[in-house]
Amino acid sequence: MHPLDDIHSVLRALERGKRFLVSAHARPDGDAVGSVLACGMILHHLGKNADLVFADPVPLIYQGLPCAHTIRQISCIGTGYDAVILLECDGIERSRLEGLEKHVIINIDHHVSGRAFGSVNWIDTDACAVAEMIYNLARMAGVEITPAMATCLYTAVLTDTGSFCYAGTDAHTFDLAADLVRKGADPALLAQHTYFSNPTSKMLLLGAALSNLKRDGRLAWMWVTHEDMLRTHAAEEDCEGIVNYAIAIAGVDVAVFLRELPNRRVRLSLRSKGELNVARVAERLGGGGHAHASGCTIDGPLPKAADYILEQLRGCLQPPVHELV
Ligand SMILES: [Mn+2]
Repeated sequence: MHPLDDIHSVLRALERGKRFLVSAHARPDGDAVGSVLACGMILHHLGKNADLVFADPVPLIYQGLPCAHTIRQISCIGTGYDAVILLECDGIERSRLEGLEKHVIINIDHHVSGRAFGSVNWIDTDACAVAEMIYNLARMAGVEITPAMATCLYTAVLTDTGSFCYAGTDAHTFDLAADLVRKGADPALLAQHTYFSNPTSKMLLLGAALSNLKRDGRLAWMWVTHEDMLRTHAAEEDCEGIVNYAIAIAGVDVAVFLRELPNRRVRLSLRSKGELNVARVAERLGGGGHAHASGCTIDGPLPKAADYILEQLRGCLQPPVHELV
């Protein structure tokens, strides 16, 4: 295990190299896409080469971000990079990219599940988004935040804070957002692109999930089958955020969205608005995330997976008496 490094170690590693690859976790979200794009722009301003890649496509709602077209979707990375900058991953496998093990890794993460798996490891669990760390990196490197960078970073902060709703959103988050707006991000336009530009398939899939909504006390859950995905022509990214409709119920503290995968495994999205840390639950099952939002993949079939996770969550919500005394 490497000791944890800081922003200065990252800056030194950037100074040393010329050619970088920048990526983040598979199924990239707004923070992953926005931060990879901004990181690429910063590297260009520093006179470096940066290849931006993901194992999965850039979700439709983020394809309008500046330079989003320069991101390539690949499964195996080439050679010749001085270092690979990996954002928001707790291990190289989270990127779902092959060939990373041969490279020097600069690991930048803000998750509580963050681990020091890289050659340089900068983990700041106080950052509201990895975008905040990239913003600090630009400032420390003496790179001026351009309107394009501000647009990418603002979108990342907007989405990773749940539109400034999640726990941890504080005056500092708004200071960061205000500075990004001052530097050229357009909040109304970016909200339009992020929240009011969904494909029809996503709404149809949401309908399927809502028709399968169940509630038991402080717990709510919903699911879609692989057949629902096919019938609604939904893409994987259309599942993003559906769980929020279950956690939106009054009195519900924990919500789960289950998606049946073609290989009979089941993808879980967990949300908490109470005391339960769902990152810990997801970590136990091989996933990760934040205290209030996490995910993992477990064995199916779907009804068995549902029984299993509900049993786990009920156990967490109602600790046995001997743990209370
Ligand atoms: Mn993030």
